[in-house]
Amino acid sequence: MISRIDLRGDALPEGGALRDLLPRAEFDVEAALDKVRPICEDVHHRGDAALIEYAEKFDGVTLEHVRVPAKAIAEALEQLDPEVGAALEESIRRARIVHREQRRETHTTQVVPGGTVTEKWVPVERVGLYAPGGRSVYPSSVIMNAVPAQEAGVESIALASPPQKEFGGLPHPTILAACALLGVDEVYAVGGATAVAMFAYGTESCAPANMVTGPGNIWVAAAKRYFTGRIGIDAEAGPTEIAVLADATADPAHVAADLISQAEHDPLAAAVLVTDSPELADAVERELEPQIAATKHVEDRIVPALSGRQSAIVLVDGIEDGLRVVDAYGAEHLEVQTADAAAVAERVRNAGAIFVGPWAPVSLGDYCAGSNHVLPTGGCACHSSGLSVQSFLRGIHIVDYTREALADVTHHVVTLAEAEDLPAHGAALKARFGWKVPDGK
Ligand code: HSO
Ligand code: ZN
Repeated sequence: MISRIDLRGDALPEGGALRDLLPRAEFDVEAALDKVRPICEDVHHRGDAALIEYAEKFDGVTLEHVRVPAKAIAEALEQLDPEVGAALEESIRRARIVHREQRRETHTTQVVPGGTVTEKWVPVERVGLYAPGGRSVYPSSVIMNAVPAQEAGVESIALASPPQKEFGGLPHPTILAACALLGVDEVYAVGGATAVAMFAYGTESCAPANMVTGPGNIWVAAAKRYFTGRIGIDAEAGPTEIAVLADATADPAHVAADLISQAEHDPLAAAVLVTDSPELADAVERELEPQIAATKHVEDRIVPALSGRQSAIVLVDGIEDGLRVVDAYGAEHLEVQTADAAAVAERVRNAGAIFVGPWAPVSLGDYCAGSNHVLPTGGCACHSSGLSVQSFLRGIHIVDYTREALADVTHHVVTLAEAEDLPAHGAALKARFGWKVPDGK
């Protein structure tokens, strides 16, 4: 069911060559862009009328309101299963504990006497969050997007989620209930690329946003790419990934369960086991079949995900080599299930989030660890981090120099300006000192 890549012996190459040997899903955002572009421009020109038409076409729904009435959000909360409500509340509570501590303080640095640079952290003014519908109705993702935005101090937060035929053209009720629990009251029944376009351009019903975050399918990713530069985005989320770095001490039943847990998301989801123990590899493979047989989403997601080219068991000579492999892969989620897991995890450089030892499965992080589950995919963990309070803040430098402090450094500025053939830059300083360069120290 799951393929093997044997990198034992001399088979472990360096850097880029190693990355090329590792499995990865095809996710061609560029190809999707061509389809998404005219839809986005249509929303630009026709506003709500286009949103209503696309809801009819893509969701089979005649929208009464683009914006979800407050009453519908309140009703969704009233009708929420109390156990689901309690679990969502606990997830929110833990996420707030972690994200509150990510807030940044304004900091002033005295560079020289009379010269300071202050870094002031200012939240993005208005953010549009996206919550998918269809196969992925995840109220937990609403939490993971809204909590960091709220803790960052974003004043205006709106959410869009596709209208669902079976719920009378409203977004899924659990999504609405999660919004109610989070205090997000501006919600739109708009899905996919059209939601991103609505937030980017604004329509009669919805004011434009400065930034759009949240997971979504390839159309959402393509729309985010289309608007990059015009608005801020979190990331172009690709299919979810789990890598497990394990040795002979790992429990094969747990490893198999964790691989299956993320394969459950999507036929393109990736599950990669990196191990120096062929016995563990065999035992995990033996575990997969009965565990898969006992769960849901088998033929449509788990089997294609595990047997797809994006998933594999990678055999290495030791944990040292295993670390090189997981660093080259840069997984969205990495579990370390080895002896002395904390010390091994400490040495990982590239991963969206790291789950240490036998008691921290990825599913804990998906819901209730307090960590964020919006994480870089497709190897982007090599240069990017998951969603956090920082994602919604801008650090603005405030430069404040006295006359004396400016005079002291003018000769250096003028020298650099001349070296770059930009004499007017130097003149801007000389103008303040009778068109001369004051004596430096
Ligand atoms: N594992 C997904 C997030 C998720 N899991 C939502 C369950 N619900 C990507 O990090
Ligand atoms: Zn998940």
